[in-house]
Amino acid sequence: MINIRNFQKKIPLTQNKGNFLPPKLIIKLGKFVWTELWHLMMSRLAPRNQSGDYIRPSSQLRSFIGTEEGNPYQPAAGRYHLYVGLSCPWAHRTLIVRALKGLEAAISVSVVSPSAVSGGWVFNQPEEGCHTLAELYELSEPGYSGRCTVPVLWDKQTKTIVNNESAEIIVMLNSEFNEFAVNSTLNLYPEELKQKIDWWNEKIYTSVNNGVYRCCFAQSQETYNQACNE
Ligand SMILES: N[C@@H](CCC(=O)N[C@@H](CS)C(=O)NCC(=O)O)C(=O)O
Repeated sequence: MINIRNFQKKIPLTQNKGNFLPPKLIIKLGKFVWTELWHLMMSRLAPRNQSGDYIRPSSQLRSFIGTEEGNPYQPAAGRYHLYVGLSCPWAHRTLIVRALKGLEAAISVSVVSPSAVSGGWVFNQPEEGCHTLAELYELSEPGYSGRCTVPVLWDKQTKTIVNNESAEIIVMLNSEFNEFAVNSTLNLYPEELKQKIDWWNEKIYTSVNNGVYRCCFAQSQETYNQACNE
């Protein structure tokens, strides 16, 4: 172990000025190390294309709840559960649709918290025997290697994730639970407006919701500027 006092005695800062690296070199070295480390960290954290633009991996669990024969995910009250993070814009829209449709009694919710230690979502108390969202994904999909994102629509009966794509979860909440919804006649995705809604969805997704990520995770100045100005 280094004893700082002995070290300072041997090389007093004030007397051995000539032994130190020139400040310019230290700054250059510091910048180089930090930039390399940052690139390494970002390459692990955020998938990107060749020009450094953040590319969001697509959600992998995409089943649908519905009344068709043979569908293992039939609509029911009390069977499905939403896992959300309150800082997540994708989760917000599932909470908003659940509230607008009056599905609070039919679909339960748990709020997960971000962990600064593990870098993932954790439960405030164990759920389905799991302490983290990653454990829940593993319970549903053994060997799952994708990102463990919220929101998650969970089936308590089969102990599986029905869907982890918010754009699809809200479509299901809008149309498949009317039997149990307080506001069953409210249709947030009417046939005649579908085209317009899809157009706005695409625009808002690319430049606002995902735009925040594209700015934060941009790995070149050009891609940052583009995401920022869109
Ligand atoms: N396409 C997904 C994206 C969800 C998403 O990216 N959620 C973020 C929080 S805002 C997340 O859970 N990230 C954790 C991770 O990527 O490990 C959706 O809309 O449901």
